[in-house]
Amino acid sequence: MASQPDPDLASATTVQRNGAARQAITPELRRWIIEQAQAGHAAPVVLQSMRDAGWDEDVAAEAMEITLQDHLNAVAVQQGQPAAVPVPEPHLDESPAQVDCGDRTVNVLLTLARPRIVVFGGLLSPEECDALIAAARPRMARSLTVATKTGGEEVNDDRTSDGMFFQRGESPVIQRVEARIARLLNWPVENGEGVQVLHYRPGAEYKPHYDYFDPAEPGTPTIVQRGGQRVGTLVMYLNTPEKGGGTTFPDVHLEVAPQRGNAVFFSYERPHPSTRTLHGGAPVIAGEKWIATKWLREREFK
Ligand code: PD2
Ligand code: ZN
Repeated sequence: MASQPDPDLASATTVQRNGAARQAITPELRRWIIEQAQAGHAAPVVLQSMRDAGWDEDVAAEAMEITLQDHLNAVAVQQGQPAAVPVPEPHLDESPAQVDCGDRTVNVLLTLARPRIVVFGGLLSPEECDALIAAARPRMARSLTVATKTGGEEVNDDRTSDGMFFQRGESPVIQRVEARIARLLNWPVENGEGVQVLHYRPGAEYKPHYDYFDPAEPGTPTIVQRGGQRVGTLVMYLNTPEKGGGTTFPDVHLEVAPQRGNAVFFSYERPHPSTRTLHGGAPVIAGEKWIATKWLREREFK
């Protein structure tokens, strides 16, 4: 049984900008929450103790989340990991079935907290998928990946697809899709790289990798001068392969089925395997696979 926080802790109030009184997350409360977690008390038990001591349910839940997140970050940094940074995140409080993205309503099909993965349905219309393939097709070349050893680009045997990059905002359909993504993920259009289109033929795959740039590689400082680290990825499926071609997350044994118009989003708050965002494109077994990927940076990508 979790001990109750000192009732006095619940009496501290601050006034928010909107004028509402709000209970403050004092250093004493933070310490108490961390002690409870370290003693092995489950979150619902700790929350109930706080409520019994007079804490508002929402404030208690927020205090727990912020405190434990800060604590885990501090521990990770002590262990030598890079510090966590803000990441794109859709508004999914209260588990909405759909998200209003301005010009289109997008379905929420699956969410995972850690690693942060969200699968969306109907992000793109069939017409938008076809338009992106048609615009990309004449510009395809064997895919290059960013070479973190040098900061340049190179052909990579782990990625046997063909690809191309659109310029950000280069056409009306690209502009529309980029504005929709910005609204969906609450991340500025300016922080996005240009959309990349990949085409996989039967047998082609993208072996498991991380999308962030490895801080240990000599080319990474040059790469991140432009917009900072990658902090999120949105893979949009432009067609439905007959067999194979799923997006896999080996650390959590998850495979997302590629379905035209759907998309998988994942974010990584630090460039480190602890994010468990290792992912790959499974070999296409029958048919072909077309995707459009939007990578999101920390800052404006000029
Ligand atoms: O094609 C995919 O499913 C896939 C897998 C892994 C795409 C990417 N990574 C990517 O575009 O980064
Ligand atoms: Zn990737």
